[in-house]
Formats: sequence, structure tokens, C-alpha cells
Amino acid sequence: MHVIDSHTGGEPTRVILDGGPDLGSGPLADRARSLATDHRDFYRSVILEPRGQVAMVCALLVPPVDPTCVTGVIYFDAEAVLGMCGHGTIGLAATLVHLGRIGLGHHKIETPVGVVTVEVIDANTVTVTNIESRRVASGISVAVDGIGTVTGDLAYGGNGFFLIDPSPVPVTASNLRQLTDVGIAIREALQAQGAGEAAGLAVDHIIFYGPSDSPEVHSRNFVLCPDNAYDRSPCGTGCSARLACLAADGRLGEGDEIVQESVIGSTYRLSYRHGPEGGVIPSITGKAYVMAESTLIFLPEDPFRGGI
Ligand code: PYC
Repeated sequence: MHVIDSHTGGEPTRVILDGGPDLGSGPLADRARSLATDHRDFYRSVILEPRGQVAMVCALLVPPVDPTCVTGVIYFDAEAVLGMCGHGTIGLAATLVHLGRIGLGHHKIETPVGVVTVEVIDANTVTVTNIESRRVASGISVAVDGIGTVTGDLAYGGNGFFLIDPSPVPVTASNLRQLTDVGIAIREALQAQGAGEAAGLAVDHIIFYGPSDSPEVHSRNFVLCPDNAYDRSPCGTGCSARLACLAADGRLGEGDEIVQESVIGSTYRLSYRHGPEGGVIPSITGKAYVMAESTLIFLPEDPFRGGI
């Protein structure tokens, strides 16, 4: 299995060029469901230690249904198959440039939730235009054991998010353990309360917001992913959900640009235009760097070939 590893603002992406399971040629949403239900051992073996690490997101390349797309892609982390992945799409574009498969300019990529566009500005700088994103519910309160009542918005940006601003824990790199634990507790309470279900949204990502030290930055975030790793980047689909909330609250106008910082200090530039369904079409600009080209080996006699 040939893979190329990159990172986008510190968050790793492993692009799987070949050697994945045969998922057929149906709609990408069906192929993603098949990957999630029938090939869990495969995707965990590629991403988990000792071959990978839990912060990584994999991008499995598949033939697109739409022939105008340069590729189809299905993203997954160690716990779940994702609808979309913003940092992964920036990393994928930088990887396709590295391979000589695309050049500067605009290209379409098919994902399970729809077609997204990348604009390759230079070998490392990419703008993703995501699928239409929307706020689903605002001011949702959840009672969390040991923490109290936490209030936030439910929003969709290709994945389902609960966004909490301001964070109950200061959003700093020295608080990663506490942010993770509190994020897990909130997600469990939210799921027990059925808040996402009631709003028609499967919520598996939690985002906290706090102030940044840089005056040009709008806010700093901490994003908890389904596998309980935190996103080292500002999270492209999370930023899409955030843009939908800022637009719905009248806090950011169409075409106005903000800078979103991650908990480790990496940044994306964000803006939106209005979408046809009443949501927003997000633009996310970030940088990715290719780090390794590898052949993964799965020896039958290796007791940990399926990952730890
Ligand atoms: O950038 O959309 C994103 C993302 C989702 C999970 C990790 N990164």
C-alpha cells in the first residue's frame, strides 16, 4: 500500500494511493458507508500505532462518479469515516501537486458529502471551497456531570459540530488534557440527551473557542475529533460550521475575512458567501507540507499488524 504523508497546520493527513479495499463504483456516500461498516479493520490498521498515530486522518483515493473531478476521496480517522475533512483536502491538494497530478488553479474533488473545489495558490497554499454549511440549532444547553450547564450551537460543515463560545476551560496548549476530558464529557452528555438527534444532526466533533494573543486573529479553537484526538489545525469543517454560526448571528458579513487560530497556533484564513439553501459556502485557506512517501507492509506474522 503506497501512502504519502503531509501535515496541514500540524495536523497529519495520510493519502492512500493504492491497496485499499474495493468499495465498488456507486455514490461516494454508499462507498463511505461500506468502508465504515465492512472494513473497520482495514482503516484502523492504516491509522493506528505502530504504523500511524491517532491524530492522523487518512484520505483514501477512489474513482469519482463525477468525471469533472480530479479524484474522489473518503476521509477517516481512527474511530469514524468522516463526511469531509478540510485540513485533509488541503493536504490532499498539496500531495496531488507533489505527484504532478494537478497544477496551480482550480480543481474539483468529490467527497461523500458533495463536490468541493480547491484552488492551488502555490505548492503549499490551498483554498478549499467547501459544501454548503449551516447552523442547525443555537443556544442548546447540556448538563454535564462535574462541569455544570454548557451552552452552544449545533452546526454542520461536512461533519456535525457542537460549538461552545466561550470555552469552559481556557483554550491554551497547556490545557490539552483538560480540554480533551471536558470535550469527551460534553459529547457524552449531548449524545445521552439526544440533542443532535432532535435537531437531525449526528454530532461527533466538539469545538471550544477562546481569545488569541494575536490581535489579527478572530479566536483560537480547540477541536475534539471522534477518536478523541484533538485537531492540531483549526479544522476546516469546524471552521465551516463556525462561519455558518457567525453568519447566522450577523457577526460576519459575506466576503469579510477572519483568521482562525488552532490550539497549537496554526492558522486558516476564512470567509464565506451565501449558499442557495440559506447556509454559507465557506472558503478556507491554509498551508500543507508533504513529509513522507512510504510503502506500508502488513506481514501476516506481525501480531500488531492491525494496529494498537
Ligand atoms: O479539517 O475538517 C477538518 C478535520 C476534521 C477532522 C480533523 N480535521
